[in-house]
Order: sequence, then structure tokens, then C-alpha cells
Amino acid sequence: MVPLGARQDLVLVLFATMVTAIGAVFVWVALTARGRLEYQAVRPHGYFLRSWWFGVLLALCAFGFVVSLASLPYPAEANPTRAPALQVRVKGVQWAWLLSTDRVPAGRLIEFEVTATDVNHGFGIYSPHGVLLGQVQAMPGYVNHLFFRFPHPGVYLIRCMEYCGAEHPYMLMPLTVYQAS
Ligand SMILES: [Cu+2]
Repeated sequence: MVPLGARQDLVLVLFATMVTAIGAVFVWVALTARGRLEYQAVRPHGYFLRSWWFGVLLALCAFGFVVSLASLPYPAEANPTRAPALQVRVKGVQWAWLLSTDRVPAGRLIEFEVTATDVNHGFGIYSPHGVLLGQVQAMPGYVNHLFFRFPHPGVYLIRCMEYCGAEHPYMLMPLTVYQAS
């Protein structure tokens, strides 16, 4: 698992590289453009380039769609046909999480029944490495259902994902996932 900080550094380097490359193209065009051409003279070529680019982009999008469709971050268990192994009642309050249990088995389907008592909160499940694995809104007067299967035993972290007042950043709770026998 790549640490979160290293991944953000990588994104920064990629972003800076892309910005530099785009800037270089603009400078190159500005320095090499000489003379003037009338619109009618460049029109056919421009239209040709445009439809060619459209075709390329369409093909790229179709390729990306087909390749990534199977790995959407919504598992098929979002609407399970099987009954969950365990139901956990979750209540968000300013500023804590109240769970009917703080220990759940790994590898089993868990149903979180999530609500709130005061204001809207965001129920987010983070892996022991700090990666967001699943989340659902916690709303007063309404129960949201989050079906989730913890991949490995360990200490996961529940965080609030919606700003809910002064102590929002400290609204977190460890959740122990144990090896089911
Ligand atoms: Cu909150």
C-alpha cells in the first residue's frame, strides 16, 4: 500500500508536469506562428482535425468505459439478495458515533443502519491505512443502509465526513474487525 502522502506527492508531480507541458505547447505555438492565413484557407483542414479528434476521444472514452466498468466503487452487494450476517445500528451525534457494537467479523456482510440525532453527519469507514472504503449520509429522522464486507481483520476508523460543528474533526471512532472463525 502506497502511503497517502507519497500518493499526493505523485499527483502534484503529475499535475506540475502536465501544466508545464501545456504551457510549453502554448509558448511553442506563439513563437513559431508566422504570418496570417484567411479563415477560408484553413477551414477544411480545421474541420478535418476536429472530426479526427472527436473520433479519437470517442474511442478513448469507449475504451475507458469498458475497461473501468467492472471496477466501479459500488460492489454488487450494495443491494444484496442475501441477508447480512450482522446488523449494526449507527447514530451520529454532535460529536461522537454511537454504534450498537464496536467489533465486527471480517469477510461477512455487515449492514450498517445509519441515522443521526441532531444534524447531518457523514458516516465514513476508513481502512487501517487511512483509505476511504465506504460512506453514507447520517441524517436525522431517516435511516440509511450501508452494506459492507470488511476484507481483513484490523482496526478500522469511523470518521465524520460532513462538517457538523466545532468538534467535527475529532468525531472519530475505532472499529475492530476480527477474524471470523
Ligand atoms: Cu459530523
